Parts: sequence; C-alpha cells; structure tokens
Amino acid sequence: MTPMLSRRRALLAASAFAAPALIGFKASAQAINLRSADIHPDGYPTVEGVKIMAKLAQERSNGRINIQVFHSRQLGEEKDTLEQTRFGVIDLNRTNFAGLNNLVPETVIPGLPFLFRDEKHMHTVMDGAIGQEILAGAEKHGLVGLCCYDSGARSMYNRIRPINELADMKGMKIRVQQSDLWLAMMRALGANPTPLPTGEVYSALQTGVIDGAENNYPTYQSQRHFEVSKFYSVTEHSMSPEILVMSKRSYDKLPKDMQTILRDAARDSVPEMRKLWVARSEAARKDVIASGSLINTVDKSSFERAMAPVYDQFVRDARLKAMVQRIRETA
Ligand code: BDP
Repeated sequence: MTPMLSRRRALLAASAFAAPALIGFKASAQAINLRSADIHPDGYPTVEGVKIMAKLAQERSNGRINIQVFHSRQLGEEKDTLEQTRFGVIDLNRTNFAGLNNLVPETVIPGLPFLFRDEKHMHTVMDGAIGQEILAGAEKHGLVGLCCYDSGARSMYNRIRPINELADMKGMKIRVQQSDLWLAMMRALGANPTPLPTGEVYSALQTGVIDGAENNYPTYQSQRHFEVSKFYSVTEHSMSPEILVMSKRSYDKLPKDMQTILRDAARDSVPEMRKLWVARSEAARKDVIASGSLINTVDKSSFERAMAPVYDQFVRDARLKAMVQRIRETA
C-alpha cells in the first residue's frame, strides 16, 4: 500500500469514532468514542452494567475508550437498534436474547421454557463454554457477543384475573417480544400472542389491545406496567438472559489491544451487574406490592408440560439438541 493510501485508510477508520478535532492524530492515539443503546431507564441494572464496563474500558485504555450509554430508548426500540448495530450505526447494544432469536439460531436456547433450574444453573451455563458458543453465534450476523447479564425469571401478568392454572391462559391476548420462539411459547399455553416493542406495551394494556404480558419484576415495575395490569402470577416460564453485543463493523476497526480491553471490561462488569440485579429485583417486587399488585404462585408443572413441544419446533439440528442436553446435564 502506498503511504498516501494507508494514511487515507487510517483517517477513514478514525473518522467513525473520533471527534473531528482529533482527526489527523496518529491512529494509535486516536480517541475511540462508542455509543451504546438500552431501552431501560437510567439506574436499571443493565444500564448500570454497561456504565461499569465503560468505566473499566476507559481506565484500562488510559482514557482512549469512551462509551456513552443511551438509556430509555433514546436510540429506539430493540429491533431497530439491533439492525443499526449490525450495520455499525450504533456500536454497542444491550438487549434481551429474544431480540436476536430470529436471526441467530443459538440465541433461542437460553430462552427455552423451563430450561434452567435456577439462577445458579443459568450462571454456570452462560459463564462457561456453552455461553461462549451462544455468544459466538452472533458473529456471522454482524454482532460480537461480549457478555450476558441477568434478567431473572419471567412471569405472566395481566389486567383481568390471576392466572392460577393453565386453563386461565386460554384466549388471553398476551404481548410477546418480537421473536418466533416467544410467539410459539404463548401459543403453546393457549394464549393469543401479540408481538410488540417494549415501549408500546403500556398503552396497549391501558387501551385493552392486549390483556397482559410477561416479564421479570424490575421491568414490570420500571415500565410501570403494574399500573395497568395488577395480577402478577409467578409462572417463571423462562430465564432468557440479557446480551451485550458490539457491532462487528465497529469492532473490526479497532486495534487488537482495544478489542481485548472491551471484551475483558464487559466480562468484568458482570459480577457487579448481578449484585445490582438481586437488589433491584427485591426492591421492584416490594414496590409493586405496595402499589397494589396481587401476586400469586402457580403450579408450574402444567405450564412446563404444555410448553414442551416448543423444543421440537426450535431445537432441530443436532448441534442445538446436543447443547440442550449438555445444559440439562450441567450440575
Ligand atoms: C426485559 C428486557 C428487555 C426487553 C423487555 C421486553 O430487559 O431487553 O426488551 O424485557 O420484554 O426484561 O420487551
């Protein structure tokens, strides 16, 4: 490459990240400015998790890496921001695994109904080799999987009546995330699923377009869904975790050492995020009870049986089947 060409390339690469004033500096000293998306409000454990990662990355890069976290849907709903992340318009994105289900086959695995026995089992799996394989699956689709964050267990809530048994699900209009797996899961329960972005759920509940939705306590509380759907029934049907991805386009532009710093910072933010998650879950549960939500337990076995056929539908190839088997065998 001629010196002229390589210089032009360096400038082009730099311009994606640097403030205009910095263009022209030696590439190695260039500031790396990255934008990160999240639909949750400031203070939510996923938002704070990425902020912790940002702080670690900034320290370890001697101030070169600068991640700005755009919370509260400032950059849009998950489906749209994920598209933009694939194309390098947004650099980082924290979403639920569900957002990637239709694109990356591996990502359906952690959302499968009643797969994880409890949080500890989920952590062991997602922190280990299987978690790495699932994260790596995103790379073919323009996304580098950096880490998984907690999302607890998801349960049903609605504005009409408590769900005590499977029969109570019949015909209920339940909002689901925009994923075929999630549509199938609700259909398996006899419900009528409606895919909607998170930001539209509140008004859909309020106007009666839907009867209910399903989520963990922190989302039920922070999206204020408890105000318009007070029956929360503890079905804990899925533990679909959160994923932090980076645009492969943005990632590939960075020098190796900066890539490593980002990967390590993401991984090292996980324990802190988990502590915040535990505290937030308990606080949210107490808060919704104090606000008048009625919480009931459910016999989960009939839910588990009804949802079992979803495995045959979404875990078809041998590799994914083996993965489910390995997860079940994980102590
Ligand atoms: C929350 C996830 C968020 C999803 C949301 C949803 O943290 O990423 O968008 O559920 O169901 O638990 O839309």
